[in-house]
Amino acid sequence: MSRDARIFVAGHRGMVGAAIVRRLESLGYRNLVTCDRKTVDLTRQADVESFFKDTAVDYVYLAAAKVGGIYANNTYPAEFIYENLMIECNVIHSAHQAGVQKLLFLGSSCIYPKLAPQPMAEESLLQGSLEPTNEPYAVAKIAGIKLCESFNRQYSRDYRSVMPTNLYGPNDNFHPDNSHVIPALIRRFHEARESRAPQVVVWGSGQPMREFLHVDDMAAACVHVMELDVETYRAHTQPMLSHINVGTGIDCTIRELAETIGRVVGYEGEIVFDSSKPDGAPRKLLDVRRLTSLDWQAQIGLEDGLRSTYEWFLKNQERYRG
Ligand code: GFB
Repeated sequence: MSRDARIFVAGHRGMVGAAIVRRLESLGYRNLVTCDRKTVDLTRQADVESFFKDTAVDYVYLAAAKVGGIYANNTYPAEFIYENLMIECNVIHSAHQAGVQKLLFLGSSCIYPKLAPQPMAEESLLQGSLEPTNEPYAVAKIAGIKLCESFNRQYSRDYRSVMPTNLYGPNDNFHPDNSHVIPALIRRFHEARESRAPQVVVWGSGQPMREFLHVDDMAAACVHVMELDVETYRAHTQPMLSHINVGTGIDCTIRELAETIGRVVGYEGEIVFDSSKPDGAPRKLLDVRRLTSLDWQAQIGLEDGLRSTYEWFLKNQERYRG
């Protein structure tokens, strides 16, 4: 891909979009295009159509999404399905209308059935019922994959999809309730250390297993997949099963995660589990053989990634007060 190509990163203020921008800039891409939510609301078709009409774009990274952890997904299902469907429909359709040939759609490992065989291969898609806490979000993300595949089949577009496992890193949302487990626990353990609290409460049983990927690894994988030539991408995927999992291939229990975060933060009190809170899917480990066969592997180990994310949190925690 030419370093002069005009590349639209939708969602550049989010954790993943910001990491994709950093990655592209570090590789010398010099014509990045972004848009501001105040002027272009991606959930509004007219805004998105005008944006694509007025802005020359060669490639699109679709990293804009309404995201959140298990509590947010369970509490605001209407926003999660509606906003994600609107963003995907508007951006993918407008990109097609504007003649954009190549696009990368970012999904999530929650597209797979709750009880999918582990590790979860791309072929598990639509083979069983989804995890109820995030079914609306998952349905929207499945629709995004199918939108891409449908434009490929009918109009010979080259719209690709990547499904990341649970992500974390700088620019994450550290809200105490609405965030994902890593930012929630970094903040909770940090505040407990500061206030010398004797206990930290972790939601659920501590038994669920999760795989975690640093967002800089995710951004690297996105650019890697986007840079593959079309013959290589098609040789490793199928027209109606075109997505590629992105993960580390390694998971741990939430208890182990909490203990690691406690160590990173330097908290020495007790960890207790609140079983009145939902566990969500029992395990979500991705089968990453498609991606490794395309010569890509994660580089950032969990403990290193947690340390640098905690340092980022310490530098930016003013934003998260209150
Ligand atoms: O990160 P999380 O919300 O994502 O929760 P999911 C992962 C696990 O951590 C669950 C437990 O078993 C939670 O019960 N957990 C423990 C906590 N303490 C906490 C806490 O303080 N906050 C949070 N958030 N969890 C999300 C989906 O599911 O995964 C989204 O809801 C998305 O749709 C995302 O796909 C990647 O893995 O359960």
